[in-house]
Amino acid sequence: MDLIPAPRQVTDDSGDEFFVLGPDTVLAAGPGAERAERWLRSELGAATGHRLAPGDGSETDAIRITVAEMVADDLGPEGYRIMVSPTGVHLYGGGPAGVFWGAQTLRQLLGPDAFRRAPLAAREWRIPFCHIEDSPRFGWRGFMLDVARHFLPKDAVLRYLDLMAAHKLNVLHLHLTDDQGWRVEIKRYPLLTEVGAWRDRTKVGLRESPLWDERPHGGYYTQDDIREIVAYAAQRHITVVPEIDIPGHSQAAIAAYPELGNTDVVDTAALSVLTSWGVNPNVLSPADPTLRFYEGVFTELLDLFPSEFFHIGGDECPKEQWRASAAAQARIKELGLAGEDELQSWIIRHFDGWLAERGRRLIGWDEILEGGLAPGAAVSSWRGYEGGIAAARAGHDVVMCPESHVYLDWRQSDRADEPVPIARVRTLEDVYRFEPVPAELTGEQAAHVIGTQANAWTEVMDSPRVVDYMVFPRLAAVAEVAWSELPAPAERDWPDFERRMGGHYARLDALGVEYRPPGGPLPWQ
Ligand code: TNX
Repeated sequence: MDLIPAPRQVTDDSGDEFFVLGPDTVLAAGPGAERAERWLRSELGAATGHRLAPGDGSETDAIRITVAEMVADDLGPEGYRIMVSPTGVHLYGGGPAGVFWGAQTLRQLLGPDAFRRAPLAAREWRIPFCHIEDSPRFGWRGFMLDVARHFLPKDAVLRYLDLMAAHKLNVLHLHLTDDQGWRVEIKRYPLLTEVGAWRDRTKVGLRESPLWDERPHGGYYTQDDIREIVAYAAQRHITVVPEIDIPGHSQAAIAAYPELGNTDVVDTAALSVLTSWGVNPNVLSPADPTLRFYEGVFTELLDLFPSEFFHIGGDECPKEQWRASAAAQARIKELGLAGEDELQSWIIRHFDGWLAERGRRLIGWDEILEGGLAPGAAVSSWRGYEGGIAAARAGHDVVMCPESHVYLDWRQSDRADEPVPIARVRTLEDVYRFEPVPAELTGEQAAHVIGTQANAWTEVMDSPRVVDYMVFPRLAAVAEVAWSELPAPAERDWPDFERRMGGHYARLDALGVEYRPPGGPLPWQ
């Protein structure tokens, strides 16, 4: 069956018996299963050419999808149970999400051509008789897409939501702003996109990289684009978590509105959207008008993004300008703080409180731990496990995403012809052996690890094709780590995963994903 991610339990009682999905097969959906129903009819309808007309569930030639409390009791709201037998297909979910994830499994059971958008020829569509019980290990199964370094057109984002759903991933973390670009329309501050979304030219990656170029670059999502992305995600039981990175990684905003920067130490009016990579000294000022400005930004974004969590970045904020700025030093004094680290922490706490008042929770990169963290805040642990361990011990929720394991910009082999040759080698097997919960946490602390995510930073990914190449197949391994209960890294059955990936590549091919083939790089450039 080659299912990815691996379900908790599969009993394949088929021998050679199958349910056949044909022109008369009906789709009978109960209350709560509407999103799964719509998805199945549109995706399987397109792939098979069959209508999947609505039924009442009394038919034998039927796929019945039902939200059932009993399944929720056993397997939780995202769990599901599939039974394929002579009485047809029964898919029960613990909740609407459960039936949706079960629908993803049903498509995998139909074979790779079920991932196409039109049938290749008339044929029989078979689902083997089986019994599957499944539920996810983590509630946060994420993928971060950096659309700031390189803008990805809206269509590419929607396509990634489809690919995430196919892997049962449920959080899209959109890194919307950085030094090199501001990617979301803010009505009250039009220059953020008029100025901040465009850069003259970019030094892409390393000079020896084939992706080095100096072309102008830019783009942004309108608020209607964002509404569409969020709604499309919700139809797939995916939450979109926006990230507005502050107080570092903010040069694009400062280029648009120079008053946001430390104007007493740099001529911020002379700054433009940054055209190189790395950690950048031009950070936000800690002044009240800057905070009010970002409250304005967040006010518009809260209307667009219904997610509980709101990511404020907080990473890599050099403190030189605050040290040099008389205004920043006066601010530190006025607030009675010990220094610049506490100032950063004070800014984060300010927004934590501001978000909490509006019923949301702050999440930030692990630097937000420095100088003390507001109680409800959660941490994305990226510089290794340490930040996540400290946060979990202090009772904060953690998304474990250490660069050592799940940074999908890191190179996939040490071959000279690897098209994106940056950082250290992280193979598919390395990623498969990633364990999000460190052994040194107690059970209670471990419960604070709410999940994991892969991060696709796009300094060296300048188009959806390159993103595909770097993200796949490694995202399939992250999906299994996030969904399936796997043994400790050394005991993981890598040969079995590799074998199942053999079947999964055929699905990715049918979807048109330009993954890195197991035998070596694509022959680019
Ligand atoms: C570190 S991860 C960063 C990003 C870079 C990435 C490149 C994090 C919070 N900051 O700004 O894109 O490394 O791997």
